[in-house]
Amino acid sequence: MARYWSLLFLLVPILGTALFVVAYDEHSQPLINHWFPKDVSEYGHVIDGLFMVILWLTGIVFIGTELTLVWFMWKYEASVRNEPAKFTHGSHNLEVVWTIIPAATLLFIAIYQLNAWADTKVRVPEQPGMTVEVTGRQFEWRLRYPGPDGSFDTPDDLFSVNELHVPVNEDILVQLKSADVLHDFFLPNLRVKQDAVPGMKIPVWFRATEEGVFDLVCAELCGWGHYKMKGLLRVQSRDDFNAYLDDLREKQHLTSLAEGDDES
Ligand SMILES: [Cu+2]
Repeated sequence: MARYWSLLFLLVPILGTALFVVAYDEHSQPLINHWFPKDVSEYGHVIDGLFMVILWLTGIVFIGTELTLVWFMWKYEASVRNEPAKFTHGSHNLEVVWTIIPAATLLFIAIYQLNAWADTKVRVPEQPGMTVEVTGRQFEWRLRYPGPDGSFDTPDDLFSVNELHVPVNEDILVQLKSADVLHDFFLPNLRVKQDAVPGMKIPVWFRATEEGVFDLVCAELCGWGHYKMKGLLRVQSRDDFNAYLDDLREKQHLTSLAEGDDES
């Protein structure tokens, strides 16, 4: 019976949904649990919550449309129903309904996420625990810490490449820049993602709640070496962070002595 082919298409919603359920199960084996990377930020759960709301909305629509598709294939299989097809010029009412429903849904999402957007993109922390300048460049991340005086463009600025150190449980303010093309500063474990735009200094902030080493990657295809534009984020205690800065200062001092710039 030709109409049983329609059941094959039923596998799409069934397997699709099953895959999400298995991937999302936090208690399953690490190999199966292939959902979000571990959230180590103060605010990440809000972003994840928004993601889940949208996943539920689109998931329900996905299952609904797939079931309708299968039902139509089953019902109107030509070998079973051989009445001639009826043509229609469409239904004005239906058009109105399926325009208003998505419009209302988008409006709901736009309003629902307003606070999250403001908290992550608009409300810059007034008293950050630390400020660091991050510059995307083909193909590396250049980092600059302000040094003890707390301001940039002074002789005590500290420089590093690809290894961003930050203290745990403090608001970190990143001044994001690009030296050439569009890059995208992406910290998956902190749910932070922001384009670095040439000619702009964009503030980005986060607060890490757990010590450890996490990925820092570029999420914008920025040239042939995009794939290797990865660094790391090391979240450490305040003491370890200060020790790191001291170490960086010492190394920089020795380098400048070797180069002879220190005599002037
Ligand atoms: Cu890049």
